[in-house]
Amino acid sequence: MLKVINYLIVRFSFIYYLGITGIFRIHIKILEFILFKNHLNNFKLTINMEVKNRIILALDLQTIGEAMEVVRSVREYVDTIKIGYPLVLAEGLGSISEVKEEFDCKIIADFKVADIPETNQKIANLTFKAGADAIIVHGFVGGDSLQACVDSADKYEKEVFLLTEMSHPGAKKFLQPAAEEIAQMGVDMGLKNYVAPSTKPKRLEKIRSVVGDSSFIISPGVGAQGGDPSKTLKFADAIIVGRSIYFSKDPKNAVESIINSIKF
Ligand code: NUP
Repeated sequence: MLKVINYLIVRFSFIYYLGITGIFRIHIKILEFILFKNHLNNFKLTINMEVKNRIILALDLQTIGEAMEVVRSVREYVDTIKIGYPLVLAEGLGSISEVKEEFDCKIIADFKVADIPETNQKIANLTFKAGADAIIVHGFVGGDSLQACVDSADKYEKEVFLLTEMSHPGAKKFLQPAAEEIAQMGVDMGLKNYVAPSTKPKRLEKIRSVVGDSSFIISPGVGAQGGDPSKTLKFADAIIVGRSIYFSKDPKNAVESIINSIKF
């Protein structure tokens, strides 16, 4: 709620900028600084979420040894790694900090959190305490559940990515009809980070139009699921790639090919 109020006031103060004198502008600047520290923090965190070469590696391997080997071979090109249930359930939550500390990279925990607010908050707290820089959260469970993760992220100064629509064919039935509303809920709550599918460029474009150009969209489904890197990057800020890299005989070469294909 506070975020929505912050957002509205920031928007209105921007409109005021256009038509009033310098002194009033300075007053509003000071007001913004005092009142919207949270808003400014979010903005800062969004800027921090820079993704090298616009490629996020989905590290869905099931042994820490294999996972480390793949990250080692691509680390010069990739600085953001998505770790989800396959590695964490096989090797423990500690695998997040193991990868992060060994390779000094950013970790997005893909836990697709979708529970009641109280449980969501526990999950998010544990994930951030384990060293994750961001967590992926489902929106279909509602604003209160999402807010619980946002509160946790604020507490740990980390980030939430809101999952809008998914990349697999089955997402069409239940998630697709709700995806734009989910994205709009994120916007209303002041969120800046979103996940949207590479496999459905029209849907990705639609979600971009809902969340706006200043939001940060990461997009899974590139490669193995059929999504095209450069088409995806027309509407997304970064692509998420798993199997096309870690199942490749030469992961480093696989990343180089993607980088070459997205050079315009
Ligand atoms: O909609 C989604 N689709 C998707 O594939 C949301 C996701 N988080 N993912 C994840 O992205 C999926 O769980 C996997 O970790 C990664 C895609 O991997 P790959 O298809 O490139 O191997």
